[in-house]
Order: sequence, then C-alpha cells, then structure tokens
Amino acid sequence: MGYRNDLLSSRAIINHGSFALIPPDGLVNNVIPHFEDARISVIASPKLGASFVEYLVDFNPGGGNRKGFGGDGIETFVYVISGKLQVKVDEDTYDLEEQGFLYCPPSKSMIMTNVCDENTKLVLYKQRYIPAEGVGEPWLVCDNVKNLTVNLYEDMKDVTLVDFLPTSVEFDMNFHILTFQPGGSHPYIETHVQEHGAYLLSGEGMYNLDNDWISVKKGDFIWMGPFVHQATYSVGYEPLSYVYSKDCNRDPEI
Ligand code: UGY
Ligand code: MN
Repeated sequence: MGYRNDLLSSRAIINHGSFALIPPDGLVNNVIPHFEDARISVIASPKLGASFVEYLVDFNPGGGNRKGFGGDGIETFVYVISGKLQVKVDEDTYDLEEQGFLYCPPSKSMIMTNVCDENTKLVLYKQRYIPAEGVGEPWLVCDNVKNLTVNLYEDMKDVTLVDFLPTSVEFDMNFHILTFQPGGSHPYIETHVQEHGAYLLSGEGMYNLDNDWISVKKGDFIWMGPFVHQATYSVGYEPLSYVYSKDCNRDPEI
C-alpha cells in the first residue's frame, strides 16, 4: 500500500444498532488467539449492535485453528469462498471445497485446517445458541451449496433462494444464498425482527438500508439490524448474489 495518492474516502457506512456497510478496502487484520497463519477481519460483533460475531478469514497454506472454535453454548458456521478446508468435530473429519459449509452445534467445537497449496477464504460465524423449552439440540450439518435445492424466491423467476440448514425448530439460525439476475429485485421493502450478516459473492446492486438507496458490490459485507428497512435491485451485468445469516424459530425474550 504505502503513501496515499488521492484524498482519502470510503464507501463504509457504520450506523451502530441499525446497519453497516463494510467494503473490503477498510478491513484490517486482527490477531486472534489460536488462528494461525491467517488474515482475519471481524465484520460484525455486539460492539456494532449485532447479536452474533462474523469474520472474514484468509488462511495461508497449512493455516488453521487447531484449538477448536465454538462449543460451550456457542454454535458456529463456516462457508468456504475459495480453497479447501478440513474441519474436524470430535473424531469426524469433513473436507470442504468451494461453496462447502459446516454448521457445528453449540456443544461441540470445530478444528479447521487449510489443506490446499493456495489460500483458503472463509465466512466464519458464531452466536450463542438459544435453547427452547422442550426442544432438543440441533445437529451437525455439512454439505455443499451445489447439492442444495434452488427455489424461486417469492415466485419470481429472476430471483432464487437456497436454504442451507433444516427448517426444524431445533435450529435457531440459518444461512441462505439469495441471487438476483440483473434487473431482479425484492418484491417489497422488508422490515423484520431478524438480523442478517450478508457477504456479497457477486454482482452489483442498489440496496435500500434504513430507507436510503446505497450502491453495493461483490466483496462488501452488510450487517442489517432488527427491523431495519432492507431490499435491493440488482444492476450491472452479473447476478447479484449474497450469502447471509438469519435467526429463526424463537419467541423473542421480554
Ligand atoms: O430472508 C430474508 O429476510 C431476506 N429476504 N432479506 C434480505 O435479503 N435482506
Ligand atoms: Mn431480510
């Protein structure tokens, strides 16, 4: 990097408790114990107003977390953007390639290793599991998006939705991918209690956040807090696609 060659400017918008748009150029490297040979950026945390923590992780060859991530009531989720990740949970080993993912239930932790000669890039997520009376624990889920059903979103043929985890009530969270062909959009501006952490995998769009229209593109991260206005139009030549979290299946505390 080095000396600047123009006025400093940023597309980032940070509205604590409401929403945040975090483009890649402002991210800094964090040192987090037990993440070895890694560049890791925290992109959402309770300090922002989120009820979860989300990270972008870039492991060098051989890098990983061998102590174990999650457990003790913290559920975790990993999605592979590129590269190959080996995940161990108890005695079982899972090999994740691009678009592979693993959900690790709150009583277990996951050991991660980059097992390819190139860097492996991940979206990593953790939140405290909310038990519900009379409802059992969720279970480990490991798969690849390529194997999942692609559904039309709200009956529109230019917008699709993929759900990662079972909709069963044991799960208090899910991950999804929404894809809008150029010109596609949400059918209405949503305002709902659930939060999202959304990482943009491709394309460009105009995103309505808190009722302002904001340009977004591949590589951006958006945190949407409870009830914040949200909807998008896909613009440009490529589909706009993002992988995002959503809490579910729980009665809000009072
Ligand atoms: O699942 C959702 O709530 C999703 N439609 N929200 C969003 O794309 N901002
Ligand atoms: Mn939503």
